[in-house]
Amino acid sequence: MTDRISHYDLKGKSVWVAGHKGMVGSALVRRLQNEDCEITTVDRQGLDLRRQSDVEAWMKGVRPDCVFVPAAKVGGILANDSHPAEFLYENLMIEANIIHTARECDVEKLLFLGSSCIYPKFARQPMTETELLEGPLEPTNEWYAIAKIAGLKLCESYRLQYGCNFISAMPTNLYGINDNFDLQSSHVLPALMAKMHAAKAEGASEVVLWGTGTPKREFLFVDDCADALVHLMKVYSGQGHVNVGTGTDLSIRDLAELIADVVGFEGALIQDTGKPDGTPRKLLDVTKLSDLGWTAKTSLIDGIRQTYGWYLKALA
Ligand code: GFB
Repeated sequence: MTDRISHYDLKGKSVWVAGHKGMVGSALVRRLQNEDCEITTVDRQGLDLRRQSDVEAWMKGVRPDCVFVPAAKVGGILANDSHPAEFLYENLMIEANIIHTARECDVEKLLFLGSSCIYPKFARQPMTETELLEGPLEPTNEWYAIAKIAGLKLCESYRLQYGCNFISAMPTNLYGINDNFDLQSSHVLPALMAKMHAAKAEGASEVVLWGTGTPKREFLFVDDCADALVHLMKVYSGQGHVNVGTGTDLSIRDLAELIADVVGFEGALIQDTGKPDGTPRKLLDVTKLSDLGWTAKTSLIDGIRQTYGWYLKALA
């Protein structure tokens, strides 16, 4: 089956957001409230997505028409690097259980979420969808990347063998409301925000950045990501995955300076080069997504301001 435009109407559909408490899942729930559909969710206590028989029993009871799969074990560079087994095992189990059962339950459409770290460490920039499996992965996140590649291949194989309308989206680095601000497990943007906020409150004169500050990253506000995912659910029914990003990036050092401006931290930025840099650059080519009619709306500075506003309320 070749890539193609389709029109899937969410109106009146029972839509399961698997992993609705996470940053992407909760943004999807916010976004889907503007659609005339019935949103279904279940929390971790109600269903452990790693357990196949539980997932089968729950999905066969609920029988959703449509499924979004943001559910995943996620984390920043240090969490990925230090918990390889958990990142590989948990993500393989979650995606295999949901995707396989979706076919058994005749789910009409499913959207699986990967990540831009599925691409090779030294992929050509910006990275088109065809860069997949063209070279070795970045070692700090190869376990997570292997699991996510398996997930998108599951969607492709169920489409090829059974004709399931399962699609995959590959978002770039995300940030925003409901982000994880824990310094050991978070991604760079919330980590630097939390560090700078604490340093300002304590009157500290410096904040430590991990690595050299030279790697470049592309950041997408999570509510924009949710909007893109709903758009793809409605318009895309192709075999290949679709990159979801802004198409622009900046260095970690430049990101740190932007966050410092928003937070009002005026101290020094010190680099801890004992910490890993990760991949030097992972900028997505978003031509396929823009050809499908979607582009990002929130600028990085606006997104950082909104995230900081949310963080301050969450701390209060
Ligand atoms: O966001 P991050 O943890 O993940 O780190 P990746 C991005 C860059 O920011 C790296 C640097 O070069 C880090 O060394 N950095 C600087 C920091 N200061 C900090 C800090 O205080 N905390 C953190 N976390 N980083 C992850 C992958 O890669 O991105 C996942 O491990 C996933 O698999 C995710 O793909 C989106 O962009 O390097």
